[in-house]
Amino acid sequence: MMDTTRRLIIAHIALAMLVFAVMAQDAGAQKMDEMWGRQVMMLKAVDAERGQLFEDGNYAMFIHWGLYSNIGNLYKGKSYYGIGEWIMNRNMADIPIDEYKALAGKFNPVKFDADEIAKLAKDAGMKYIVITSKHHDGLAMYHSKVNKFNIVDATPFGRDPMKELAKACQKYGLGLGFYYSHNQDWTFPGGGNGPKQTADGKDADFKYYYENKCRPQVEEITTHYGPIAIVWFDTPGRIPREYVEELVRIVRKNQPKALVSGRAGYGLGDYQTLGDMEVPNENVEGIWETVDTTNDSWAYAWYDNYWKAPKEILHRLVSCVGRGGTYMLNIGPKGDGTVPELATRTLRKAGEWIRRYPQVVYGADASPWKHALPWGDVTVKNNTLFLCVFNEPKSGELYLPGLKTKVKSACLLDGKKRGTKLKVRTMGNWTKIQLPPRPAEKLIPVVQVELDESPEVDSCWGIDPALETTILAQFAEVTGAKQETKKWMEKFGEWKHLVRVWQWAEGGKASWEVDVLKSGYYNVDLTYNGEGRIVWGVDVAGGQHIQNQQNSSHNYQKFPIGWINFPEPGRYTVSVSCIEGNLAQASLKAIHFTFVD
Ligand code: JFZ
Repeated sequence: MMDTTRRLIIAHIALAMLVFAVMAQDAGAQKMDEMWGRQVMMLKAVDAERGQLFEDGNYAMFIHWGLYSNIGNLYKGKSYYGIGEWIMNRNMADIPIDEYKALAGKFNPVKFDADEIAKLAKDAGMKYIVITSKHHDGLAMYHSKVNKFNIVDATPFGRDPMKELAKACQKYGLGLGFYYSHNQDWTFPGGGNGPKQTADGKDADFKYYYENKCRPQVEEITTHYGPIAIVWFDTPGRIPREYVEELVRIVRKNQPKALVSGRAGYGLGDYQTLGDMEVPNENVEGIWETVDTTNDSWAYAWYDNYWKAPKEILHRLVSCVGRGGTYMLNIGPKGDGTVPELATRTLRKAGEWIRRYPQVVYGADASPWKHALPWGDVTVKNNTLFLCVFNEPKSGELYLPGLKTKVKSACLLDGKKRGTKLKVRTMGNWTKIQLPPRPAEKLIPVVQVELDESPEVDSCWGIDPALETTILAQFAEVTGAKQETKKWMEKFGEWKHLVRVWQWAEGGKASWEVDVLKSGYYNVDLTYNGEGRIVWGVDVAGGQHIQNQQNSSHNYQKFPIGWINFPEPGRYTVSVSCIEGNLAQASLKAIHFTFVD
């Protein structure tokens, strides 16, 4: 199971990058498949000196800020929906290069306050900041000596915000990293997806851009701003390998302690960044991060008010740490330099929780369950489990399926005192912990569990007696149907993804092994999409079969199928099949079990 899922995750990152690259590059980019693939496979260990911040911190601030922020997805009276830093792109406002460059004359972010941003990151509980020193649009957000298209020389602002931020990060003890778009440069001749000729009509190739802008600018950002924690290269596209090798050499030479992002290309970076905005469902090996946004767009978009609530931010953070990774959460400051008010508010609230339970996040390791549990998720430090309860069962009963290690004690943390001791009961493969009726912690209660040794867990899926249990199609064993990743853009550049099982042959099925503690009847729901009415069957091996017809829509929706009985506690194999309707299009995302009687 682990292998299948890992392969799926890897395949889907590769696919995502390919799709994105094809979207960004012109046709004929097939070779990229191979290149992205190779990059994704490389998972290295960070050495002791480099990347300690990344390994231990687990939580960082990403900042997309540039000339595009001053447009905010409103151009010449029309709103464009999607990632703001791509506003120039033909799928967005399609702004001609000269017209875009001229906009720099009106970019004057006088309210930019580096100290306030660094303090926000600090209050939010983040350990370092990665900011766009140059994005695909080509405007350097620092005082570049090698190219005039930079915030000091090309705008009325006249200040170097990166200098200011470097100073503020030092003051607050935060790491500083620079995002640098090394391949794509849409305004400099020869840059990836940029103009093909210089201003005086001479042909410009990538080498021209690389030697005249990219390389010297990477020298600048790695020498002028003190110690740098990360250089975050992005979207390598078709950049030839030797350029990436040289850029990495430059970073190593100037900043031996800095990490290089995996999106440098060719597996030459130090760690892997998953597909954007993706919190993985199963543990991922190696050194990796998820990058995510506080709302939908990376760069400021005037309409974008869909903020992640503090609880959702913490949920995604804990899930990333629980899956073995690091979480970097983005803010998009406005064209005047200020951070949107609701972003600061939600980040600070989440930060207060982290201050109450720092041990759950910093230096914490992956969950031995390797996936979320119905009530929440788990992070680990040595022989201690931290159970983060996102979804409190009404009964207060927290069930841990398949924990093989002996529990010494469990207590509910309250952020101040030693915590409240909780009752623990072992029942075969299951451990039950009883929460008090109303935990004082309103956001996410944390239970600390002390074990005899480091945790070991049986990988079977437990059916929770107290809460709905959801098992994804990603985790199914599949025969006679296709299990694959579906990726799509919700808005332009806003990626969504899931693993589905579809294209059902007759007799095809998706199966899961489950462990039942409480015998009896469970209602089964399926989440799927498709066309028209569909008949689904659910079977318990050697036992019952139920089937039902329900409608479908092109969005994934949950539909009830009916009750099945698990007559005794123990292990069962449950499988889903698609019996009638458009079997090719019927696309299963998850199965759900809820105890009824
Ligand atoms: C890139 C940029 O193009 C984008 O503007 C933003 O900076 C983001 C953080 O990174 O976009 C990507 C790159 C890779 C994937 C998706 C979007 N991917 O692998 O899914």
